[in-house]
Formats: sequence, structure tokens, C-alpha cells
Amino acid sequence: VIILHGASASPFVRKVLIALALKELPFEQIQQIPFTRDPVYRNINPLEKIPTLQDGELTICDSTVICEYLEDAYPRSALYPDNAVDKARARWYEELGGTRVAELAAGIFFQRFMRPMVLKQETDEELVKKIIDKQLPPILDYLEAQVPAEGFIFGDFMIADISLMSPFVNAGYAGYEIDSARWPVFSDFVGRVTAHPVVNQILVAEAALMGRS
Ligand SMILES: N[C@@H](CCC(=O)N[C@@H](CS)C(=O)NCC(=O)O)C(=O)O
Repeated sequence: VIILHGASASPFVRKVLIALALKELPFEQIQQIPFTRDPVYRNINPLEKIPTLQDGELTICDSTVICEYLEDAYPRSALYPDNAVDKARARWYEELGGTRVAELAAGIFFQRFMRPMVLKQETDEELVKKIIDKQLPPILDYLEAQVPAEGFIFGDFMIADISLMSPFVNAGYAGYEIDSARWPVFSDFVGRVTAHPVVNQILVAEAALMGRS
């Protein structure tokens, strides 16, 4: 049996949830919350980050490593294209979505959602402004030129689409919206990925967990 450790609202856990759903794999989920210094969790993930996945005897960490494993072990409904060029592009989009994009979106989410709602602290508006006005625009300019005006990046719905969309769900919880006048193609793309039936179902379940149903 597959066990996924990680709270659904993490952009990285969400990516794995969507991958599992696309492959129609049954699994159990433990809503492990990050930053808790849980000694039991540290035993299975020395970095103490989410997600971690267990499949029988195997325990692995990191959403990208997990998705690549799922692809190798359960090839049905491919998550990555199979030619070398597209596969390389897919890995790059997954990397970009999981690093700079996730970092900036997490900055907005932390300041405008976690701080006021959970930690009862004030938002550092200057920091948020810097992310929105200075740090995100060059990335959004780049993505605007990378994603297609219709459909998904490689035709079929895959991990690259999910990785570039997922951080924006968290920024969205914090009230951020991609400016559709300035980045119409990317903004539409994120809307399209979000509306994919498998993604939509996961977002509805996630919203219920976050008390937003
Ligand atoms: N590269 C990792 C990143 C995972 C990650 O940063 N997860 C965050 C939650 S969204 C976390 O657990 N942070 C806790 C920490 O950094 O200690 C992946 O793709 O799984």
C-alpha cells in the first residue's frame, strides 16, 4: 500500500496528490504538517520536509523523486513525455516550479496567510510588494513565452503543467492573482490547469481541509 506523508495545502504534496490521482493509484495520506520537529517523522525524512512517500519497503522524499518513481513503477497515464528533448524541458519546468516559483509564492502565502491567520503576526507588506512587483514579473514574462495558448505544455496533461500551477494555488490563498492583462497566456494556462477535473477535485478536498468549503 502507498502512504503519502504531507499536508494537502503544500504545493509539493499537491503535486504528488495529482500524480497519484492521474495514475489512479489507491493510497493513504497522513496530513503531516511541516516545521513541527516531529521526531517520528524525522526518522523517515531527515530533511523534515513534506512530502515523503512509502510504497511497501520503499521510503523516499522529495516530490520530484516521488513523481519520477511513480512514473517508473506505474507507467499508466504518463507524467513525463518520452522523447529526450521534451523530457528535459519537462524536468526543467518541474525544477523551476519547485524552486524559484515555489519560493516566491511561499513568500506571499507566508506573509499574507500564515502570519495573520495562523501565527497572529503582522504581514511584512514591503516584502510582499517586492515579490509581486520586482521578483515575480521576470519569471512570469518567461513563463508567458513558454506555455501554450491552448491545451497543456506537451499536449497531454502532465507533471510540468502541475508544477508550474501548484505554487499559484498557495499565492491565491493569500489573495494573489496573476495579472491577466500583463500575462494573459500564462494566467489562462494556470486557470486551465486548475480547472482540469482531477485537479479541481483535489482543490475542492483541499479547500474543505483548510476550512474553506
Ligand atoms: N524539494 C522538495 C521541497 C519540499 C518542501 O520544501 N516542503 C515544505 C512544505 S511546502 C516543507 O516541508 N518545509 C519544511 C522545512 O523546510 O523545514 C520537494 O519537492 O518535495
